[in-house]
Amino acid sequence: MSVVISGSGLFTPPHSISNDELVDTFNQYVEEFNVENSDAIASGEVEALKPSSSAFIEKASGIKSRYVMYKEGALDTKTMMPLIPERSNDELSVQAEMAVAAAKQAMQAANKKPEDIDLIIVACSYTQRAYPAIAIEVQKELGCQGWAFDMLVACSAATFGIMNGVNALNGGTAKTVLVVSPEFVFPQINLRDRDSHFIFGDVATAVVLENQDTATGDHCFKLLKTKPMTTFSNNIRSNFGHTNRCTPDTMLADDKMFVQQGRKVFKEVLPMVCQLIEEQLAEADIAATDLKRLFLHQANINMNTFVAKKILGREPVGNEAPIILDEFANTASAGSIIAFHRNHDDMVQGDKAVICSFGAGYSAGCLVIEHL
Ligand code: CO8
Repeated sequence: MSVVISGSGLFTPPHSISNDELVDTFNQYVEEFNVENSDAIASGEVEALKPSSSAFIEKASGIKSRYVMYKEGALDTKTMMPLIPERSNDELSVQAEMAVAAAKQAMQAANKKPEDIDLIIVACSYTQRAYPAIAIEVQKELGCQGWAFDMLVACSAATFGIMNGVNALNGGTAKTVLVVSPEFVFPQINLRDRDSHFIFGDVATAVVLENQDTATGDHCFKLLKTKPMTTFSNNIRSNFGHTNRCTPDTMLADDKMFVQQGRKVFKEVLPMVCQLIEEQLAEADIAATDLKRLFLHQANINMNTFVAKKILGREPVGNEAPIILDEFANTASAGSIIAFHRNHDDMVQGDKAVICSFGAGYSAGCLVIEHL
């Protein structure tokens, strides 16, 4: 049996925040902190905070702005976090709302009705709650039957979710699978941390997977090769979890948000990812010159350029390796799927591409695809 991606969808949150807005708030916070702590700074007890800059952010990462579900509070030095109104148990959760919007688009592109979908996988970096699964809430809201579950693999969640969907189709436990990645990650950034306050934005993506013989979408992509890989690292970590409240002294400490050693990640993940893609292409007997497109994880433009140059053996030209992080920032596992969603309409029968995500874990997921 051949499994195909038969449709994709993208939900873009209602608000956006530019680097300048984020940096202005951060620098105001730094000024206030340094004034409040001037004596301790003068005596050497406390280190003065350094300002951030839009020029650094754009040069080091390629990020110019990000979309967010909630903006209020994020640009206020008193709060420095998006303020998210509580919803009752009878209301749709924020993450399910994001997921449903992306899912509807993907289903429309794949010509699928709710009754066609029999497995929903919500694959992302965080879920808003532990249970009931967001995926089951999405299943109810869409009016689908069958089964649904959540899975977390940080930045590789979407590709790992697709691989789980392929396994379900091949194993006969599903006929049509929806893999949705509602990345509601902006709330997990430490907006007081100069090294990482600019990195993430919110978004949701979705893809429909099914066997080739039932697929009727305009753009169907056969999955030629799929490979997940993981190797443990503390260099990207969040200690947020359900036991935090049992250690009240540290339950709100900085390590409960996103923390990374960006330089180390850069150096350690890139060789891993290049090797994974090269091995997958060799196994599929596809030369890099035969690739129409590289849909890479969107964490850092310099990382993407490095990977694309290594794989292609030259600088990527045109939209061979599309970049979306200038507009969306790092959207965790959704990044490579946004790049795919926005840049596959001009692809034709026989065109081949790679979708590859990488990040915390470390984890990396590589999909080699061909347009039917
Ligand atoms: N403004 C001005 N200067 C700054 C700033 C700033 N905001 N931040 C740092 N600097 C300074 C530093 O202090 C340093 O100064 P000096 O040279 O004097 O020491 C200088 O700039 C250089 O700093 P870095 O070495 O840190 O800068 P880099 O060039 O390495 O760029 C990046 C930093 C952009 C973070 C880069 O290292 C990077 O992108 N690395 C890869 C990171 C990556 O891919 N991570 C993947 C994470 S995504 C993931 O796995 C998902 C997790 C789950 C989702 C979580 C959601 C919240």
